[in-house]
Amino acid sequence: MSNIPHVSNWVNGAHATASAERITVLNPATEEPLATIDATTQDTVKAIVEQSNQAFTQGPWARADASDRYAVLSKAASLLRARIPEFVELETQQTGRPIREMRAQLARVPEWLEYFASLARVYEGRVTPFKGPVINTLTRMPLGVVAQITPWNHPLLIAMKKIAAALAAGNVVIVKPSELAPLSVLKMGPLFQEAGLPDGTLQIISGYGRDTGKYLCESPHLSKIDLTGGIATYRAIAPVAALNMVPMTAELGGKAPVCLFPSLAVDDAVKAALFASFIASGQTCVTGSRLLVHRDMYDAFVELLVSRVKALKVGSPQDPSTQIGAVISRASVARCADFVERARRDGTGRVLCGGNPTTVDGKGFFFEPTVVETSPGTDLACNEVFGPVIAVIKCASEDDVVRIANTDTAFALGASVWTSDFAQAHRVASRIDAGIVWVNGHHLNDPSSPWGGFKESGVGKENGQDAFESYTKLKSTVINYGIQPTWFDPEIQGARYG
Ligand code: TXE
Repeated sequence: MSNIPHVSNWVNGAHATASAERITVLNPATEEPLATIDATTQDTVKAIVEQSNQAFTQGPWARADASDRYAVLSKAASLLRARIPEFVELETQQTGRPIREMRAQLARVPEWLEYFASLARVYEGRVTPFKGPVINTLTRMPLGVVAQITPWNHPLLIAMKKIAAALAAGNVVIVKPSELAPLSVLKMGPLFQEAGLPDGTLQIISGYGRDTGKYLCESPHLSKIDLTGGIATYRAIAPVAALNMVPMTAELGGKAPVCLFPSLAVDDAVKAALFASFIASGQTCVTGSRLLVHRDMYDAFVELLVSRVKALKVGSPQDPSTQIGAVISRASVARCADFVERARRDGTGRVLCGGNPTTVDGKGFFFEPTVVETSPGTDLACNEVFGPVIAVIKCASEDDVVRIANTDTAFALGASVWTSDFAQAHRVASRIDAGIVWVNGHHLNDPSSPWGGFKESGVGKENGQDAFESYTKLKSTVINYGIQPTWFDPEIQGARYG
């Protein structure tokens, strides 16, 4: 193991001295170690937060002209775009996701930098219709030092969504990537430095969530916490953040319904379901993990779905023809297996295909793409698996689809409605209670399009103007050019108070 590289924290514009304790990052498809990273201690986290606060109050970034922020973020986008193949390789290795998916996903990541660079450059304040000879300007100021806790499923995309918005708004950023897949994010330090970002403006620190992540989020010197992760993590962080008056954006889990109506040809419905359900082996917050199928197409749909799922190619993520890669860890394999086992044991689900752990060349954390027929209210219908185990549910009517979509789970992040009936598309989309509703699509994402859920799927939004504004504080400046402060004069006629 000594011949694998150690990638230490990126702090104040350089890789820091390695920590005494180290964490090994595995390739989940081969179980081979890729690198070690720091397990950052409480004292080190504290020192980094202090240094970051100095960088915010004394460094140039918070005061930089919009045109300078634009220039740095645009340059970072160009540098990243030129190095996409290298990042595709790394992302495939550390996530176990098929290289075909990583090529498609990473090709678009520079757009997040370009979008937020542009927003920084064109964003305008406002002037209110304030009564009297007064000019009231509303301007947006950076918040300060912001913490970003990012996950392993789309390591670079999710980190870049958050980093781009926060830097565009003038903040100093401390990112703690997932200990399971941190390596692409750690490479962002030198890349931003080359783009001209002042040292100390982007700090990247590694460690376990329960230690390093916790120490970071408990700091009273943060101005915002932005988390993508599980509800348990949110519940660990949120009380302390609330006490410290630190606002949070949280992008948590989901149980996205895929609503399939019979106006759609059966093979189109099956293609839709495959796409919604099995990207990233089902490990995304918007995975279409509940197929809500109208009874008029149910039998034909299920027959074709099962034959297509059985034919999906599980294989080495490095092989461009692989369709289903690994899941992130041995624990994820066990979680998938437990869901299937409970459905079998309790008689709440019928496994139509898959259902077992598997390996590629005798190695790796793989789980067969699995479809389980179940009914509303069951464990599998309501709870997030975060793996390639998909529930299919027969629905009696459009009302039934909407009711199950809205009431079966506490999540409300993504949902998709598939129909060729124009009026039905609008009708159902308007009734679904979710942060993102796609009509005849799924997974569609753009830096300009707000992304975030309702209910237990989280609070706040990534992407778009909303995300940019969430990284700012609104300042109201009231400029009086005609009201005299005569309130306490002997002659009080016409004096104005408010
Ligand atoms: O996430 P964790 P896990 C959901 C999904 C999944 C579940 C658990 O439901 O099954 O979360 O996944 C850091 N203080 N999503 O265990 O642990 C951790 O180090 C501060 C949905 O992998 O939440 C990592 O950087 N930080 C999601 C990050 O939180 C803490 C993507 C996410 O890891 C911490 C991932 C603590 N106490 C999981 N504990 C999506 N929306 O895409 C952990 N972390």
